[in-house]
Amino acid sequence: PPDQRTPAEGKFPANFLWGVATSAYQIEGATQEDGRGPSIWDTYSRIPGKVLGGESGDVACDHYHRWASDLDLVAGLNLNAYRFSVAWPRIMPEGTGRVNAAGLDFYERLVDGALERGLQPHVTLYHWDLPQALQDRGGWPHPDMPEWFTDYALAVYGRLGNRVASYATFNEPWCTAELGYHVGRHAPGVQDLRASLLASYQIQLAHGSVIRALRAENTRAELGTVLNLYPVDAASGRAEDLHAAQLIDEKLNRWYLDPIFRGRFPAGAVADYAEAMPEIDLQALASAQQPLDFLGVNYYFRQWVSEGGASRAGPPSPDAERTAMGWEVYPEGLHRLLTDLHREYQAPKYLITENGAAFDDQWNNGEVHDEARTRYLQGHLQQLHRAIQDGVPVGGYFAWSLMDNYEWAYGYSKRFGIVHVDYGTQQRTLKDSAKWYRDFVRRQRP
Ligand code: GBH
Repeated sequence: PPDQRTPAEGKFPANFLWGVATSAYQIEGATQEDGRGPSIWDTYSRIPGKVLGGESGDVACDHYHRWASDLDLVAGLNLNAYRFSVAWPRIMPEGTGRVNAAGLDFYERLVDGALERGLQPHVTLYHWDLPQALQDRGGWPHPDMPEWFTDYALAVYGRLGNRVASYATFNEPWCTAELGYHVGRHAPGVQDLRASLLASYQIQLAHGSVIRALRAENTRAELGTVLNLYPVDAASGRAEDLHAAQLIDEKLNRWYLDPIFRGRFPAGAVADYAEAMPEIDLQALASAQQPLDFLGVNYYFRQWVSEGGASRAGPPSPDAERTAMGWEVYPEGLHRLLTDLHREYQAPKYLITENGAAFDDQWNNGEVHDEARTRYLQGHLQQLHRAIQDGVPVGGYFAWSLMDNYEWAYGYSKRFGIVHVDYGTQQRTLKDSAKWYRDFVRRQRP
């Protein structure tokens, strides 16, 4: 049964990281400036019918020009950490080879600007904006991707180095492989299961390669990766549904967890994929298993599964509150996910690298009374606190997202920000949820 208690606010550990997260393509804009090369999202967003309203990240939140005042906003929320991603096409416009110094300059300003404001910079190296030049050579299924990605990561590390608190190799590789190369609802829009399996394999090798390369630099920054993970529930106790749920858990969660923690893909999913499996050396996956300092967890909702497949709108919780994405609000899932994860994989540390929700915010005389989002954050933080009390070593929480931004295939129609963005004027306004988060964090940090 759902947890109905509203206990006194728990105290989180000292040194806990309180942050917000963003990603490059979703907020930066300035896609043609300072030598940035095109990314697969510049291309994909222009294909008619792919993105709602045909919208692109050309301007987005104009963060490329407004980064300093945006960092002021983050600091003004009493936070001590900021998670963002580096755009590969700014660093290497052709994907490989020539490094564009102006691109590195931008992220150096951002990192130093964060540090000056008491914010730990947490960098994600790949949040979906692959240089188009590399897609033209085959994209993630290409066998040279691990090497190209490592060259890029070393270029970033060479400039930002140990000023960055943590480097995550990938954001949600499931989305890249599955949405990008199988169902085709994300860039590059390929629809080929074999290509997507190959992509997920090369991503694993690329992850292992970057972790090894950064370790060889004796970095003091913490190293990890970020996965989108879900508690999985069968829609009924029928054997068929239970079996389907088990398979979805392997394809969605364990396909990405097992390589990095155990050096292999889960057997049940491998067997189920048998016919589509590309000819790959599964032994080589051992190199994906590198000691990590943290696992980044993005948590949004659970999966309800019945024989026909996964659905987030499954019948078992018809009365559940839903977000504007149609996602079930399920705060207990965060506690469940973390305790299950830790039992199975024992990462040395977890960071909640994303958690948040889109709602149909009502703009009202310069205010946004987003009670639903405030309740969402409060409920999840309560469950996070429980998980920590139950022994899961969680080091930080990053709300998704700092501000409304480009929600991929949904364009600007879905607002996940705790800060409202008026896309006409680029004005930022704290929603009630941002004020609540700010005050909550203040109570946590004496
Ligand atoms: C995260 O993805 C991302 O890291 C972040 O960039 C994003 O803004 C945020 O969550 C909110 O979505 O209906 O087929 O078009 C979470 C996983 C990826 C789930 C995209 C929903 C839509 C797929 N999400 N997805 S589709």
